[in-house]
Amino acid sequence: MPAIVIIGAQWGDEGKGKATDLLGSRIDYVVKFNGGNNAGHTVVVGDEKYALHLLPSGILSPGVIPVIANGVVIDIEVLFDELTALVARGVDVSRLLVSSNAHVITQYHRTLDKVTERFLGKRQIGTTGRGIGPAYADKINRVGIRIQDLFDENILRQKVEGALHQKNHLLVKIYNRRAIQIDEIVDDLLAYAERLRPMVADTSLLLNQALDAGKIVLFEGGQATMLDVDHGTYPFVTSSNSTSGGAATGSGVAPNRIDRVIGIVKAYTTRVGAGPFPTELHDESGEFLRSKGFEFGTTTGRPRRTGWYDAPIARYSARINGVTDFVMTKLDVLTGLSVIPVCVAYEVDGKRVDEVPASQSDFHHAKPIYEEFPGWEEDITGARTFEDLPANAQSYVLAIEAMSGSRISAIGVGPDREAIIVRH
Ligand code: 2SA
Ligand code: GDP
Ligand code: MG
Repeated sequence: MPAIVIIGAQWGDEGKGKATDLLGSRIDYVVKFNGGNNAGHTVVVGDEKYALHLLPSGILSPGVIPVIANGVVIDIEVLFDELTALVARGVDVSRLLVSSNAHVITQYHRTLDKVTERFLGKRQIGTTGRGIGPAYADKINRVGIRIQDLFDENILRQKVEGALHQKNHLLVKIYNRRAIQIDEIVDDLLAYAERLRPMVADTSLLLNQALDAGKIVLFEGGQATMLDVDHGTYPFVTSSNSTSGGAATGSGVAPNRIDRVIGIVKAYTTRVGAGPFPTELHDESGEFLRSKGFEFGTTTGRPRRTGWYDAPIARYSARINGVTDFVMTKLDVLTGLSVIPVCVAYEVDGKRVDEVPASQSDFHHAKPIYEEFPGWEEDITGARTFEDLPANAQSYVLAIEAMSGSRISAIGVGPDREAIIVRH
C-alpha cells in the first residue's frame, strides 16, 4: 500500500492526526496537497501538543519527509513563523520540501478575504480570514504568484503588477481602502527567497520516484469532503479540492497510484463557519458535545457548531472519495448520553430522501430523520479491543458502519495517541 490518502469525511476537524499516527513509523513521506494555513491539526507527541496549520504533520516525525505540494497555497510569513516555533521546541525541520508550483498567499489576499466577508454581510461564509479564497481565485484566474516566481525578480514584478491591476481598482473604488504598492509586495516576497530556496523542489517528480522505489507516501487532506469546492455545500466551502481526487491534482501523483483512501469520521458531527448542517443541535446536547469534545477551532478558536452523526453524509463521502476504510474518532465523547440519535435519511418537502440532496436549496431545508440508539455510562478511554467496549457502544459502531458505506477499521476512544481500537 505505497500511496495512502487521508481525508475528512464530514466538515473537518475529525481528528485526522490520529489516523496518521496509526500508520506511524511505516510512512516515508507526508504530503499536504490542498488548502493552506486555514487548516488546524492538533498532534500530540509524547507529552507535547502541537497545533499545525500550514505544515504537514510529518514534520514532527524524524524519519519522515514532509512535503508541501503544488495544490497548496502558501503564506510564506506563516511558513517561517511555524518553522521557527518548531525549531525553538527542538524539532528538526530541515527535511521539508516545497513545490515550486505552489501558489503564494500575500498581504492583498488576506485583505481581500476580510473585506469580501464584510461586504457579504448576512451571506458571510465564515472563512478563517487567511486569504485562502482570494489566492485560489488568482490561481484559477491565472494571475497567481507561484513559489518559483520568487527566484526571478523581473517575472515577479510583472506578475505582482498583473495581479494588482484590477485589485487596486476594487480596493480603492469599491472597498474604500488604500491601493497596495507593487514594490512593497515584491520586496516582501524577495526577502524570503534565499531562505526558501533550499526547500524548493519538483515535488511531483520526487514523489513519483519515491513510489517507484517502493516508499510509502501519505497524502494528508486539509478541511474535508463537505467543504470541497466541487462536492461540498457550495458556496459554504473552502476553495480547494479537499476530497481524495485533490491528492492527485494537488501533488502530481496519478490517481491509479493511490491504493487506499482512509476517511475520518467523528462519532458525531461538527462544522465551523456558515452553511447548511441538518443535524445541528441548538440545545444542551449540542453544548454537551462542544464542551466534552472540546470543539473549538484550532486555527481561529471559534466554537464549532455541533450535531448528531449523519449517515447519508458518510455514505456520500464514501462514494465521492472511494473510501476503503473509515477511522471513527471521539466515540468517548458520547459516553454519558442516555440515547444517541443518528440521522439515517432526510425529509425534504414532506418526502423521505435517503441520499444527500443534489440541490443545495433542498439540502438547506432537509430535516433529519433519526434512529435512536441506547447510550452507555462506562468510561471507554481505556478500551483497546472492540470487545472492551460496552455492548451499547459496540452496537452504535456496528449500526453506523452498516449505514456508512465502508468498514470502520479503527475507533478513537480518547485524545491520547494510544487511545485507539484497531479492528482486525
Ligand atoms: P476558508 O478560510 O476560505 O478555507 O474558509 C471557508 C470555509 O471552510 C471552513 N474551514 C474549516 N472548517 C473546519 N476546520 C478548519 N480548520 C480550523 C480547525 C478552523 C478554525 O482545524 O479548527 O480554527 O476555525 C477549516 N478551515 C476552513 C471555514 O470555517 C469556512 O466555512
Ligand atoms: P483535524 O483538523 O482533523 O486534524 O482535527 P483537529 O486537530 O482540528 O481536531 C481534532 C481534535 O480531536 C484534536 O484536539 C484531537 O486531539 C482530538 N481527538 C482525536 N481523536 C480523539 C478521540 O478519539 N477522542 C477524543 N476525545 N479526542 C480526540
Ligand atoms: Mg482541524
